[in-house]
Amino acid sequence: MTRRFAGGSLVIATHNPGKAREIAELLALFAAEVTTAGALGLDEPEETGATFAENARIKALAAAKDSGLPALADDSGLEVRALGGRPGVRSARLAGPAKDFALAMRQIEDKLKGSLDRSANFICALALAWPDGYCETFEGRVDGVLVWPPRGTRGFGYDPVFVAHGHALTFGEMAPEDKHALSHRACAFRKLVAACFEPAL
Ligand code: ITT
Repeated sequence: MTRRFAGGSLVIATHNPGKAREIAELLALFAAEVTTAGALGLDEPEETGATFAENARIKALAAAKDSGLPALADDSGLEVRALGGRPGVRSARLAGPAKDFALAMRQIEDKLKGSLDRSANFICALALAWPDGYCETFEGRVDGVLVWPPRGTRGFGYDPVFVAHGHALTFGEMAPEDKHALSHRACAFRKLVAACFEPAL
């Protein structure tokens, strides 16, 4: 049977402030005292996995072991159909050490010149791990198209160029609660809470 989170402290095993904010918002209804790997000064493990789920496990297990607390990690990224699913697990690396997502979005736009197919999807794998090495992973996805120029200053990463199917606004233009209604992260989160969390009283 899946292990359930009993409440109390939970480490969000990310150094990405955009993700940390979204995960804290998603966790708001649940009994968790949230801190982040960044705030605890935990090291970032090397993401050597070939899949989102493997990388999420690596990050969650490292944070749980180093902190002695349950830890929740997110590995996510953008898959562009005309680029064979790239940048995928390399989505963060495309922005370089300066984490320049204007540059990353421009690189994708350049690579898509001449292609009529603008289909893309975000994937999010969430991993919940305990210090004894137990770990569960859950995956979510949202499909849409890429648009240029980038629009909106909300969200983070590739949000300004992604429009989910059936919507007109980019994730960068949407209010956080509207992104949470359909995002890959919220989709993975719904599976996680159904399996592992009790709602707050
Ligand atoms: P951590 O490993 O510390 O969590 P990271 O930014 O390095 O942070 P990833 O390796 O999972 O995380 O990279 C995921 C990248 O994919 C992230 O940096 C964003 O650029 C992009 N991404 C993921 N979810 C996104 C979202 O909801 N909106 C926009 N971009 C997103």
